[in-house]
Amino acid sequence: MKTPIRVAVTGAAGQIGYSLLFRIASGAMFGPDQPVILQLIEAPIEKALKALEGVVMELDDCAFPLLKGVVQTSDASVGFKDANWCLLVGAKPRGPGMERADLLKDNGKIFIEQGRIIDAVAAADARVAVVGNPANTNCMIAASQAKRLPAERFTAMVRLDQNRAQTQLAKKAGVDLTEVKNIYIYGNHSPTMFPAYGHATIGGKPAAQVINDLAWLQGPFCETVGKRGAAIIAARGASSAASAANALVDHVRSLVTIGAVHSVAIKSNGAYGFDANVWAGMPVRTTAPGTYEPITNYFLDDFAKQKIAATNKELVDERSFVADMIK
Ligand code: NAX
Repeated sequence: MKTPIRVAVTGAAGQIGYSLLFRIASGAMFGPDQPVILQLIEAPIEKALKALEGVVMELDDCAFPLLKGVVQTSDASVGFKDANWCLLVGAKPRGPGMERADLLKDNGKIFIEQGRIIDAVAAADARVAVVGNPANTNCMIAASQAKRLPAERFTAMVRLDQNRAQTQLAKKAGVDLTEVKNIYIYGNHSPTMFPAYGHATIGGKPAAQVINDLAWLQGPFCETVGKRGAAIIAARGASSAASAANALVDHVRSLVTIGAVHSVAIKSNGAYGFDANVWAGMPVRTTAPGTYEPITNYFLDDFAKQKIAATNKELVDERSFVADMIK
């Protein structure tokens, strides 16, 4: 029997948490022979902590053979203690009339604190994946607090956008979605991100050639993927949760699968024209469990460069709103 992995999850009683925890405990994230201990962290709010109690009862009632323990707490230093993976899902939602800058600052406080505590108490091999929005900038903020853990350990999720783009290409081409490969997301997890159809293939041929409709690729395709979150809120009356949890399972699963090539928001070193030190989505290749190398040599045409410049500008602006917090 392998040693259990400790997986800390913030926002554990939220919508995404409710879809996510059962997938982790069933083995979908780390594999069918890897036991896990869940360390569930909620905000110190009575209603949230009560809801978490219910979620833990349901985890018990699933009798998952791989689930070797559950910690429930509102104390981050207990929740992140010795964690091998820290999944930062909880965040403050944007309230009515709230400015983006205020949202960034409010969440900044949460992610500064969590980054500091993770660096102090998590396992030596700890990896961090940020989902709570604005995910890229929250990830940058958390990483800014780390002195022990290197910045590459901090990733933000753009996998939901990749999955959305893959399905849209398959539907347009009228093929099974497994035929669609090499579709990666560049930039921010926001409507400005760029689903780079230029490297995508469908049945082994360039996607642009198979679809043969550049106006659709540059227009409705990018728009549908970029605004999918809003479309789901409009239809469901709540933001995407099951698909976001599924994307986080994919994000981590790909990060522990050697050879996987997938989209992750990571600390930029200037590749593709992103400003150094913003967290930008781009393709990476997993080289060892939890370790990856950015793929920096994909060709981008003028349209792609223009889209990347726009999403980079948004990331730089977000960073400027919180610059005083991360000094
Ligand atoms: P919910 O509001 O349902 O749940 C969030 C939970 O986080 C709540 O239970 C809340 O009490 C908890 N929380 C707040 N502050 C906390 C703290 N300091 N420590 C621990 N827990 C805390 O939101 P949900 O639908 O689950 O979404 C969670 C986050 O994911 C949001 O920020 C959302 O915007 C973001 N998303 C990110 C996506 C991505 O692709 N990166 C897609 C889906 C989602 O929109």
